[in-house]
Amino acid sequence: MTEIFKDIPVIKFEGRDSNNPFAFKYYDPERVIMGKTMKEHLPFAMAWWHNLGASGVDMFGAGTADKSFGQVPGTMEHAKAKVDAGIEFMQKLGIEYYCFHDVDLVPECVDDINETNRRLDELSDYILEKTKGTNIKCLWGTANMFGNPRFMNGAGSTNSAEVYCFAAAQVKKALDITVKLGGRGYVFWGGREGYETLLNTDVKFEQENIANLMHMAVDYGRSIGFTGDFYIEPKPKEPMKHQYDFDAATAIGFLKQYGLDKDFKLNIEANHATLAQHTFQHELRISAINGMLGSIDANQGDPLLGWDTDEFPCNVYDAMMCMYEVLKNGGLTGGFNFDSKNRRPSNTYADMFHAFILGMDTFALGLIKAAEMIEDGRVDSFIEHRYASFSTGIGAKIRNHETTLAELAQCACELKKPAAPESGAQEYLEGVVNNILFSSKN
Ligand code: XLS
Ligand code: CA
Ligand code: CA
Repeated sequence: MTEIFKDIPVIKFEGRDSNNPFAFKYYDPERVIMGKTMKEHLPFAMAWWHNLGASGVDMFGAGTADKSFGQVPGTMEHAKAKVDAGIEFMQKLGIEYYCFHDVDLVPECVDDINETNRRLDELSDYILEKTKGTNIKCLWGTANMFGNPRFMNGAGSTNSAEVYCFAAAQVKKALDITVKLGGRGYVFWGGREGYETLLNTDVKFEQENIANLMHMAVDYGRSIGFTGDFYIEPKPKEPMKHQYDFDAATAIGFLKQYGLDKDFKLNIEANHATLAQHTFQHELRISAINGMLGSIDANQGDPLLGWDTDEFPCNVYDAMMCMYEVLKNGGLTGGFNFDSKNRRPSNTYADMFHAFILGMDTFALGLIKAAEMIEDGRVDSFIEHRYASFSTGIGAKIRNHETTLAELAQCACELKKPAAPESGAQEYLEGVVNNILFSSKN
Protein backbone atom coordinates (compact mmCIF):
# COMPACT_ATOMS: atom_id res chain seq x y z
CA MET A 1 0.00 0.00 0.00
CA THR A 2 1.47 3.40 -0.90
CA GLU A 3 1.96 5.75 1.99
CA ILE A 4 -0.41 8.72 1.84
CA PHE A 5 0.76 10.81 4.80
CA LYS A 6 4.39 10.48 3.78
CA ASP A 7 5.93 13.25 5.84
CA ILE A 8 4.12 12.34 9.04
CA PRO A 9 5.74 9.88 11.43
CA VAL A 10 4.04 7.48 13.81
CA ILE A 11 2.94 9.68 16.74
CA LYS A 12 4.50 8.64 20.04
CA PHE A 13 4.29 9.83 23.60
CA GLU A 14 7.21 12.11 24.48
CA GLY A 15 5.91 13.87 27.59
CA ARG A 16 5.01 17.40 28.60
CA ASP A 17 8.46 18.86 27.95
CA SER A 18 8.60 17.74 24.32
CA ASN A 19 8.22 20.40 21.68
CA ASN A 20 7.93 17.93 18.85
CA PRO A 21 4.71 18.89 17.00
CA PHE A 22 4.21 15.24 16.04
CA ALA A 23 4.32 13.78 19.55
CA PHE A 24 1.83 13.33 22.37
CA LYS A 25 2.56 15.41 25.45
CA TYR A 26 -0.01 13.73 27.74
CA TYR A 27 -1.56 10.76 25.95
CA ASP A 28 0.57 7.83 27.05
CA PRO A 29 -1.51 4.79 25.99
CA GLU A 30 0.03 2.33 28.44
CA ARG A 31 0.04 4.61 31.49
CA VAL A 32 -2.18 3.19 34.22
CA ILE A 33 -4.68 5.51 35.89
CA MET A 34 -7.10 4.22 38.53
CA GLY A 35 -6.40 0.63 37.53
CA LYS A 36 -6.80 0.92 33.75
CA THR A 37 -4.51 2.04 30.96
CA MET A 38 -5.18 5.35 29.26
CA LYS A 39 -5.95 3.43 26.11
CA GLU A 40 -8.64 1.46 27.94
CA HIS A 41 -10.12 4.60 29.47
CA LEU A 42 -10.12 6.43 26.16
CA PRO A 43 -11.33 4.37 23.20
CA PHE A 44 -10.80 7.14 20.66
CA ALA A 45 -12.53 7.08 17.30
CA MET A 46 -12.11 8.88 14.00
CA ALA A 47 -15.25 10.34 12.39
CA TRP A 48 -15.09 9.16 8.79
CA TRP A 49 -17.14 12.10 7.54
CA HIS A 50 -14.99 14.91 8.91
CA ASN A 51 -11.55 13.45 8.73
CA LEU A 52 -11.75 11.70 5.39
CA GLY A 53 -14.52 13.76 3.82
CA ALA A 54 -14.71 17.36 4.99
CA SER A 55 -12.72 19.70 2.79
CA GLY A 56 -13.71 22.99 4.41
CA VAL A 57 -16.65 23.83 2.14
CA ASP A 58 -18.83 26.49 3.76
CA MET A 59 -21.77 28.64 2.67
CA PHE A 60 -19.37 31.24 1.31
CA GLY A 61 -16.78 29.21 -0.48
CA ALA A 62 -15.34 26.00 -1.86
CA GLY A 63 -13.21 23.49 -0.02
CA THR A 64 -9.65 24.37 0.96
CA ALA A 65 -8.35 20.92 1.92
CA ASP A 66 -7.64 18.22 -0.64
CA LYS A 67 -9.27 14.97 0.49
CA SER A 68 -9.11 13.28 -2.89
CA PHE A 69 -6.25 11.00 -1.79
CA GLY A 70 -5.18 10.70 -5.43
CA GLN A 71 -8.59 9.61 -6.80
CA VAL A 72 -11.64 11.27 -8.32
CA PRO A 73 -14.24 12.07 -5.63
CA GLY A 74 -17.57 10.35 -6.18
CA THR A 75 -16.01 7.08 -7.41
CA MET A 76 -15.51 3.75 -5.68
CA GLU A 77 -11.75 4.18 -6.24
CA HIS A 78 -11.98 7.30 -4.12
CA ALA A 79 -14.07 5.46 -1.50
CA LYS A 80 -11.31 2.84 -1.29
CA ALA A 81 -8.56 5.47 -1.16
CA LYS A 82 -10.35 6.92 1.86
CA VAL A 83 -10.19 3.50 3.53
CA ASP A 84 -6.44 3.32 2.85
CA ALA A 85 -5.92 6.87 4.12
CA GLY A 86 -8.09 6.25 7.18
CA ILE A 87 -6.25 3.11 8.20
CA GLU A 88 -2.82 4.73 7.79
CA PHE A 89 -4.05 7.77 9.73
CA MET A 90 -5.44 5.69 12.61
CA GLN A 91 -2.35 3.52 12.78
CA LYS A 92 -0.04 6.51 12.93
CA LEU A 93 -2.03 7.89 15.86
CA GLY A 94 -2.76 4.60 17.60
CA ILE A 95 -6.54 5.05 17.22
CA GLU A 96 -8.48 1.79 17.02
CA TYR A 97 -12.02 2.91 16.23
CA TYR A 98 -13.93 4.75 13.56
CA CYS A 99 -17.53 5.94 13.18
CA PHE A 100 -19.38 6.24 9.90
CA HIS A 101 -22.60 7.17 8.13
CA ASP A 102 -23.54 4.92 5.22
CA VAL A 103 -22.90 7.65 2.68
CA ASP A 104 -19.52 8.58 4.19
CA LEU A 105 -18.30 5.19 3.04
CA VAL A 106 -19.56 5.19 -0.54
CA PRO A 107 -20.99 7.70 -3.00
CA GLU A 108 -24.76 7.40 -2.87
CA CYS A 109 -26.51 6.36 -6.10
CA VAL A 110 -29.38 8.80 -5.98
CA ASP A 111 -31.51 6.93 -8.52
CA ASP A 112 -31.32 3.44 -7.09
CA ILE A 113 -30.86 2.40 -3.47
CA ASN A 114 -30.02 -1.13 -4.65
CA GLU A 115 -26.82 0.20 -6.22
CA THR A 116 -25.93 2.15 -3.06
CA ASN A 117 -26.40 -1.06 -1.06
CA ARG A 118 -24.20 -3.01 -3.49
CA ARG A 119 -21.47 -0.38 -3.09
CA LEU A 120 -21.76 -0.65 0.68
CA ASP A 121 -21.26 -4.42 0.46
CA GLU A 122 -18.20 -3.98 -1.73
CA LEU A 123 -16.68 -1.24 0.40
CA SER A 124 -17.28 -3.02 3.72
CA ASP A 125 -15.59 -6.11 2.26
CA TYR A 126 -12.65 -3.86 1.39
CA ILE A 127 -12.51 -2.42 4.92
CA LEU A 128 -12.54 -5.92 6.42
CA GLU A 129 -9.76 -7.03 4.09
CA LYS A 130 -7.62 -3.97 4.83
CA THR A 131 -8.13 -4.02 8.59
CA LYS A 132 -7.42 -7.74 8.90
CA GLY A 133 -4.55 -8.27 11.32
CA THR A 134 -4.94 -4.75 12.77
CA ASN A 135 -6.88 -3.69 15.88
CA ILE A 136 -8.99 -1.28 13.87
CA LYS A 137 -12.75 -1.70 14.15
CA CYS A 138 -16.00 0.21 14.10
CA LEU A 139 -17.17 2.08 17.21
CA TRP A 140 -20.59 2.92 15.82
CA GLY A 141 -22.38 3.24 12.55
CA THR A 142 -25.35 5.29 11.48
CA ALA A 143 -27.49 6.13 8.47
CA ASN A 144 -27.41 9.61 7.00
CA MET A 145 -31.12 10.45 6.91
CA PHE A 146 -30.70 14.19 6.53
CA GLY A 147 -28.58 14.91 3.44
CA ASN A 148 -30.72 13.52 0.62
CA PRO A 149 -33.52 15.93 -0.42
CA ARG A 150 -36.03 13.10 0.11
CA PHE A 151 -35.62 13.72 3.84
CA MET A 152 -36.63 17.37 3.51
CA ASN A 153 -39.70 16.71 5.71
CA GLY A 154 -37.97 14.28 8.06
CA ALA A 155 -37.00 10.61 8.02
CA GLY A 156 -38.78 8.78 10.86
CA SER A 157 -40.90 11.93 11.19
CA THR A 158 -41.71 12.35 7.50
CA ASN A 159 -45.23 12.90 6.21
CA SER A 160 -44.55 10.44 3.37
CA ALA A 161 -44.93 6.68 3.87
CA GLU A 162 -42.62 6.10 0.89
CA VAL A 163 -39.86 8.21 2.40
CA TYR A 164 -40.38 6.33 5.67
CA CYS A 165 -39.64 3.11 3.76
CA PHE A 166 -36.37 4.61 2.50
CA ALA A 167 -35.42 5.64 6.04
CA ALA A 168 -36.13 2.07 7.17
CA ALA A 169 -34.09 0.67 4.28
CA GLN A 170 -31.10 2.84 5.17
CA VAL A 171 -31.29 1.93 8.86
CA LYS A 172 -31.48 -1.77 7.96
CA LYS A 173 -28.47 -1.58 5.67
CA ALA A 174 -26.44 0.59 8.05
CA LEU A 175 -27.14 -1.95 10.81
CA ASP A 176 -25.98 -4.77 8.53
CA ILE A 177 -22.73 -2.93 7.83
CA THR A 178 -22.23 -1.93 11.48
CA VAL A 179 -22.56 -5.56 12.57
CA LYS A 180 -20.29 -6.73 9.74
CA LEU A 181 -17.60 -4.24 10.82
CA GLY A 182 -17.86 -5.23 14.49
CA GLY A 183 -19.51 -2.00 15.68
CA ARG A 184 -20.13 -1.52 19.41
CA GLY A 185 -23.06 0.82 18.85
CA TYR A 186 -25.60 2.23 16.43
CA VAL A 187 -26.54 5.94 16.48
CA PHE A 188 -29.72 7.79 15.66
CA TRP A 189 -29.08 11.48 15.23
CA GLY A 190 -32.31 13.15 14.16
CA GLY A 191 -31.06 16.01 12.03
CA ARG A 192 -34.37 16.37 10.19
CA GLU A 193 -36.52 14.90 12.98
CA GLY A 194 -38.21 18.06 14.13
CA TYR A 195 -40.18 20.90 12.64
CA GLU A 196 -40.03 24.38 11.26
CA THR A 197 -43.65 25.30 12.03
CA LEU A 198 -46.51 23.69 13.93
CA LEU A 199 -48.87 25.00 11.24
CA ASN A 200 -48.02 21.95 9.14
CA THR A 201 -46.91 19.42 11.76
CA ASP A 202 -48.56 16.61 13.72
CA VAL A 203 -45.96 16.36 16.51
CA LYS A 204 -47.59 13.40 18.29
CA PHE A 205 -47.82 11.32 15.13
CA GLU A 206 -44.26 12.16 14.08
CA GLN A 207 -42.85 11.16 17.46
CA GLU A 208 -44.81 7.89 17.43
CA ASN A 209 -43.44 7.10 13.99
CA ILE A 210 -39.85 7.81 15.08
CA ALA A 211 -40.32 5.49 18.07
CA ASN A 212 -41.83 2.86 15.81
CA LEU A 213 -38.81 3.04 13.48
CA MET A 214 -36.50 2.67 16.47
CA HIS A 215 -38.44 -0.37 17.73
CA MET A 216 -38.18 -2.00 14.31
CA ALA A 217 -34.45 -1.20 14.24
CA VAL A 218 -33.99 -2.88 17.63
CA ASP A 219 -35.94 -5.96 16.51
CA TYR A 220 -33.96 -6.21 13.29
CA GLY A 221 -30.61 -5.50 14.95
CA ARG A 222 -31.13 -8.18 17.59
CA SER A 223 -32.25 -10.64 14.88
CA ILE A 224 -28.92 -10.27 13.05
CA GLY A 225 -26.83 -10.61 16.20
CA PHE A 226 -26.23 -6.97 17.14
CA THR A 227 -25.61 -7.04 20.90
CA GLY A 228 -24.37 -3.47 21.30
CA ASP A 229 -26.23 -0.35 22.36
CA PHE A 230 -28.45 1.83 20.24
CA TYR A 231 -27.92 5.52 20.92
CA ILE A 232 -29.87 8.70 20.51
CA GLU A 233 -27.60 11.71 20.00
CA PRO A 234 -29.47 14.74 21.35
CA LYS A 235 -29.23 18.10 19.59
CA PRO A 236 -31.63 21.03 20.04
CA LYS A 237 -31.51 22.62 16.59
CA GLU A 238 -29.64 22.84 13.29
CA PRO A 239 -30.56 21.95 10.68
CA MET A 240 -34.17 22.04 11.96
CA LYS A 241 -35.38 24.98 14.01
CA HIS A 242 -36.67 22.58 16.65
CA GLN A 243 -35.40 19.01 16.90
CA TYR A 244 -37.28 16.41 18.94
CA ASP A 245 -34.12 15.10 20.66
CA PHE A 246 -33.50 18.52 22.18
CA ASP A 247 -31.25 17.43 25.05
CA ALA A 248 -30.47 14.43 27.25
CA ALA A 249 -33.50 14.88 29.52
CA THR A 250 -35.86 15.15 26.55
CA ALA A 251 -34.37 12.11 24.82
CA ILE A 252 -34.51 10.05 28.02
CA GLY A 253 -38.17 10.96 28.50
CA PHE A 254 -38.89 9.93 24.91
CA LEU A 255 -37.06 6.60 25.30
CA LYS A 256 -38.93 5.81 28.52
CA GLN A 257 -42.29 6.87 27.12
CA TYR A 258 -41.96 4.54 24.16
CA GLY A 259 -40.34 1.60 25.98
CA LEU A 260 -36.98 1.94 24.25
CA ASP A 261 -34.88 2.58 27.36
CA LYS A 262 -33.58 -1.00 27.69
CA ASP A 263 -31.92 -0.99 24.28
CA PHE A 264 -30.94 2.65 23.98
CA LYS A 265 -28.40 4.87 25.68
CA LEU A 266 -27.24 8.35 24.71
CA ASN A 267 -24.34 9.55 22.62
CA ILE A 268 -23.55 12.95 24.12
CA GLU A 269 -21.85 15.54 21.94
CA ALA A 270 -20.19 18.48 23.69
CA ASN A 271 -21.16 21.01 21.02
CA HIS A 272 -24.80 19.90 21.08
CA ALA A 273 -24.87 20.32 24.86
CA THR A 274 -23.83 23.95 24.62
CA LEU A 275 -26.29 24.59 21.77
CA ALA A 276 -29.00 23.40 24.19
CA GLN A 277 -27.71 25.96 26.71
CA HIS A 278 -26.29 23.27 28.95
CA THR A 279 -22.74 22.48 29.91
CA PHE A 280 -21.22 19.29 28.48
CA GLN A 281 -20.94 18.02 32.06
CA HIS A 282 -24.66 18.61 32.67
CA GLU A 283 -25.64 16.41 29.72
CA LEU A 284 -23.22 13.70 30.84
CA ARG A 285 -24.55 13.79 34.41
CA ILE A 286 -28.20 13.63 33.36
CA SER A 287 -27.40 10.64 31.14
CA ALA A 288 -25.31 8.92 33.80
CA ILE A 289 -27.85 9.18 36.62
CA ASN A 290 -30.39 7.56 34.32
CA GLY A 291 -28.01 4.72 33.43
CA MET A 292 -27.82 5.99 29.87
CA LEU A 293 -24.36 7.43 29.39
CA GLY A 294 -23.24 5.32 26.46
CA SER A 295 -20.81 7.18 24.22
CA ILE A 296 -19.34 10.62 23.60
CA ASP A 297 -18.82 12.80 20.54
CA ALA A 298 -15.70 14.66 21.61
CA ASN A 299 -15.60 18.18 20.25
CA GLN A 300 -16.37 21.70 21.34
CA GLY A 301 -18.32 24.71 20.11
CA ASP A 302 -17.37 28.36 20.04
CA PRO A 303 -19.05 30.40 22.79
CA LEU A 304 -19.23 33.37 20.42
CA LEU A 305 -21.06 31.47 17.68
CA GLY A 306 -24.56 30.05 17.85
CA TRP A 307 -24.12 27.05 15.60
CA ASP A 308 -22.48 23.65 15.53
CA THR A 309 -18.82 24.34 14.80
CA ASP A 310 -17.52 20.83 15.64
CA GLU A 311 -14.10 22.04 16.78
CA PHE A 312 -11.38 19.78 18.08
CA PRO A 313 -11.48 19.89 21.87
CA CYS A 314 -8.77 21.99 23.51
CA ASN A 315 -10.64 23.02 26.67
CA VAL A 316 -8.93 21.02 29.43
CA TYR A 317 -11.34 22.21 32.12
CA ASP A 318 -14.33 20.77 30.23
CA ALA A 319 -12.40 17.59 29.41
CA MET A 320 -11.55 17.19 33.10
CA MET A 321 -15.23 17.51 34.08
CA CYS A 322 -16.18 15.12 31.29
CA MET A 323 -13.70 12.52 32.49
CA TYR A 324 -14.86 13.03 36.09
CA GLU A 325 -18.36 12.03 34.95
CA VAL A 326 -17.02 9.12 32.90
CA LEU A 327 -14.88 7.78 35.78
CA LYS A 328 -17.82 8.07 38.17
CA ASN A 329 -19.91 6.22 35.58
CA GLY A 330 -17.40 3.34 35.57
CA GLY A 331 -16.40 4.14 31.97
CA LEU A 332 -18.39 3.95 28.77
CA THR A 333 -19.71 1.03 26.73
CA GLY A 334 -18.97 3.23 23.71
CA GLY A 335 -16.02 5.55 23.22
CA PHE A 336 -14.81 9.03 22.34
CA ASN A 337 -15.55 9.90 18.75
CA PHE A 338 -13.84 13.02 17.47
CA ASP A 339 -16.85 14.45 15.67
CA SER A 340 -14.57 17.38 15.00
CA LYS A 341 -13.13 19.05 11.97
CA ASN A 342 -10.18 21.24 11.18
CA ARG A 343 -10.86 24.94 10.79
CA ARG A 344 -11.08 25.92 7.12
CA PRO A 345 -7.66 27.59 6.97
CA SER A 346 -6.02 24.50 8.58
CA ASN A 347 -5.89 22.64 5.31
CA THR A 348 -2.83 20.40 5.27
CA TYR A 349 -2.28 16.74 6.14
CA ALA A 350 -0.12 17.96 9.04
CA ASP A 351 -3.13 19.91 10.35
CA MET A 352 -5.20 16.72 10.40
CA PHE A 353 -2.62 15.15 12.72
CA HIS A 354 -2.19 18.24 14.87
CA ALA A 355 -5.96 18.27 15.42
CA PHE A 356 -6.05 14.70 16.67
CA ILE A 357 -2.93 15.15 18.80
CA LEU A 358 -4.64 18.18 20.37
CA GLY A 359 -7.88 16.30 21.01
CA MET A 360 -6.22 13.18 22.37
CA ASP A 361 -3.86 15.15 24.62
CA THR A 362 -6.78 17.27 25.88
CA PHE A 363 -8.74 14.18 26.94
CA ALA A 364 -5.63 12.49 28.36
CA LEU A 365 -4.98 15.57 30.50
CA GLY A 366 -8.66 15.66 31.41
CA LEU A 367 -8.43 12.03 32.53
CA ILE A 368 -5.28 12.62 34.58
CA LYS A 369 -6.84 15.62 36.31
CA ALA A 370 -10.24 13.97 36.87
CA ALA A 371 -8.52 11.01 38.53
CA GLU A 372 -6.56 13.47 40.71
CA MET A 373 -9.81 15.20 41.62
CA ILE A 374 -11.33 11.90 42.74
CA GLU A 375 -8.19 10.84 44.60
CA ASP A 376 -7.90 14.29 46.18
CA GLY A 377 -11.43 13.84 47.51
CA ARG A 378 -12.12 17.45 48.54
CA VAL A 379 -14.98 17.94 46.07
CA ASP A 380 -16.61 14.55 46.68
CA SER A 381 -16.36 14.85 50.43
CA PHE A 382 -17.82 18.35 50.29
CA ILE A 383 -20.85 17.03 48.42
CA GLU A 384 -21.23 14.12 50.82
CA HIS A 385 -21.03 16.44 53.80
CA ARG A 386 -23.51 18.86 52.20
CA TYR A 387 -26.28 16.26 52.34
CA ALA A 388 -25.27 14.79 55.71
CA SER A 389 -28.55 15.91 57.32
CA PHE A 390 -30.23 13.11 55.37
CA SER A 391 -28.03 10.44 56.99
CA THR A 392 -29.51 10.37 60.50
CA GLY A 393 -32.75 11.10 62.32
CA ILE A 394 -35.63 12.54 60.33
CA GLY A 395 -33.31 13.01 57.32
CA ALA A 396 -32.63 9.27 57.13
CA LYS A 397 -36.37 8.61 57.32
CA ILE A 398 -36.91 10.95 54.34
CA ARG A 399 -34.13 9.26 52.37
CA ASN A 400 -35.61 5.83 53.07
CA HIS A 401 -39.20 6.90 52.29
CA GLU A 402 -40.23 6.04 55.85
CA THR A 403 -42.11 9.19 56.80
CA THR A 404 -45.22 11.17 56.04
CA LEU A 405 -46.09 14.75 55.32
CA ALA A 406 -47.75 14.98 58.74
CA GLU A 407 -44.66 13.70 60.58
CA LEU A 408 -42.44 16.18 58.72
CA ALA A 409 -44.79 19.02 59.50
CA GLN A 410 -44.76 17.98 63.16
CA CYS A 411 -40.95 18.02 63.09
CA ALA A 412 -40.94 21.55 61.64
CA CYS A 413 -43.35 22.74 64.31
CA GLU A 414 -41.14 21.32 67.06
CA LEU A 415 -38.03 22.96 65.58
CA LYS A 416 -39.85 26.29 65.14
CA LYS A 417 -37.22 27.30 62.60
CA PRO A 418 -34.44 25.35 60.81
CA ALA A 419 -30.74 25.82 61.46
CA ALA A 420 -29.15 28.61 59.41
CA PRO A 421 -28.46 27.48 55.80
CA GLU A 422 -24.92 26.30 55.11
CA SER A 423 -22.70 27.86 52.47
CA GLY A 424 -22.55 26.15 49.06
CA ALA A 425 -18.90 27.31 48.91
CA GLN A 426 -18.79 27.50 45.13
CA GLU A 427 -15.72 29.74 45.00
CA TYR A 428 -13.81 27.50 47.40
CA LEU A 429 -14.63 24.48 45.22
CA GLU A 430 -13.65 26.27 42.02
CA GLY A 431 -10.35 27.07 43.69
CA VAL A 432 -9.88 23.41 44.56
CA VAL A 433 -10.38 22.48 40.92
CA ASN A 434 -7.86 25.08 39.78
CA ASN A 435 -5.45 23.87 42.42
CA ILE A 436 -5.68 20.33 41.03
CA LEU A 437 -5.64 21.47 37.42
CA PHE A 438 -2.50 23.51 37.78
CA SER A 439 -0.64 21.30 40.24
CA SER A 440 2.70 20.19 38.87
CA LYS A 441 1.57 16.54 38.84
CA ASN A 442 0.50 15.14 35.45
C1 XLS B 1 -24.48 16.50 13.54
C2 XLS B 1 -24.20 15.27 14.26
C3 XLS B 1 -23.89 14.06 13.40
C4 XLS B 1 -24.01 12.79 14.18
C5 XLS B 1 -24.08 11.56 13.35
O1 XLS B 1 -24.53 17.57 14.12
O2 XLS B 1 -23.18 15.53 15.16
O3 XLS B 1 -22.64 14.18 12.82
O4 XLS B 1 -22.96 12.63 15.08
O5 XLS B 1 -25.11 11.61 12.43
CA1 CA C 1 -22.16 14.14 16.56
CA1 CA D 1 -22.18 18.26 15.72
